[in-house]
Amino acid sequence: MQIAEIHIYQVDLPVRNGPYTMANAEVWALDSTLVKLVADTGLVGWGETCPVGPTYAEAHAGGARAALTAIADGMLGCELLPLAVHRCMDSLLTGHNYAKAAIDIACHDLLGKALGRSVSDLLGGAVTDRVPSYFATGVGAPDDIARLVADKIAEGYPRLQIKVGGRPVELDIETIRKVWEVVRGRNVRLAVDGNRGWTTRDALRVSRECPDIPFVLEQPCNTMSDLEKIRPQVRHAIFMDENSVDLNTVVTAVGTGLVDGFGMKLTRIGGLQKMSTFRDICQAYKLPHTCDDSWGGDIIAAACTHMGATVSPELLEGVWLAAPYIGGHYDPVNGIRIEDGHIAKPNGPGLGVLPDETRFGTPVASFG
Ligand code: 0XW
Ligand code: MG
Repeated sequence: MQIAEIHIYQVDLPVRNGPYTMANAEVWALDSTLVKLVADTGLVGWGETCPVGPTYAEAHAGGARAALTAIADGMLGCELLPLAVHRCMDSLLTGHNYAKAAIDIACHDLLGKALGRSVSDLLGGAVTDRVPSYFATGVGAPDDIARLVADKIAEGYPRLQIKVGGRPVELDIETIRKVWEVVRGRNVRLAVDGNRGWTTRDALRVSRECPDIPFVLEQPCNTMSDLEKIRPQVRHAIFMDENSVDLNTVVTAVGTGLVDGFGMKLTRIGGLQKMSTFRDICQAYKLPHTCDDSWGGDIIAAACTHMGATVSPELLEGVWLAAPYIGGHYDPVNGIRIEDGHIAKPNGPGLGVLPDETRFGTPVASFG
């Protein structure tokens, strides 16, 4: 079975009650890219990639479409098997994991449909039908964030991530303390995500002033050398998110003991094929991690959920979806939803979601 056609679509996803704020970004709307692969058998598979604005990470919505357009012609005729697809993509373009991820996801969807198996089966097999999610707040006033966290605990979320950075660190410390008053004794895990926004001075101060609060410090500072600098001095576990841009970096971070876990994005690492290698590295080292994407709709949500369902439950920190922050679904019936802080694994072959194509308009580019 080979790739016969590739269609690239652009879809706008407005943020509900926007903007969503992080240390380095204010997000009002998402610019998502969808890929439809058509096989020579006529079967169709869908993929998606959706950077969260241009300043969250080294990924850009227009860049994803440009990269996909650059490789699409050369991909025609490629065998529809994940490794073959990656080899083909790498022979045409170096890097650009987040763009290649859309083709990788579509390949898994299509192969699953061809074999009558779910994507989680292709990834080695699910260990659960329902994965935990987590809620990520924006950067906000201490009392507002504490109230939001209380609401989300009541909704059933087993983990909360609060955003900090991009403002005086004293406000961040006050937020963490107020949130802890709500979280303490509730059996809910807490991550404090700086999204690269703190200086090492700020990160050291927060850890020193909150030694009693068992949060994970997620991507507190900008670079890996910042993390190396604070690592021996902080009292808190460190998770790497934005810096883990490829498997090489992950292996270095794991091998040098730089981190205690990861906030991992399916598209940043290059799609489901690379993410399963990442999952297995983390399993070998007993490192917890999330299975997220930056943002995106039902396609990416289904891919993250299938992946999360294959991770050992004791290592899965949660599957983050953009669904609560955006309106509507590509698949009005089987769209991926969070209920009681958890997500049901989609049924059916492939990703288990069938997008209503009419929502996407005409493709921005078509090949084959
Ligand atoms: C919470 N997320 C998964 C969604 C935000 O857009 C960014 C990300 C993170 O952890 O950095
Ligand atoms: Mg993060």
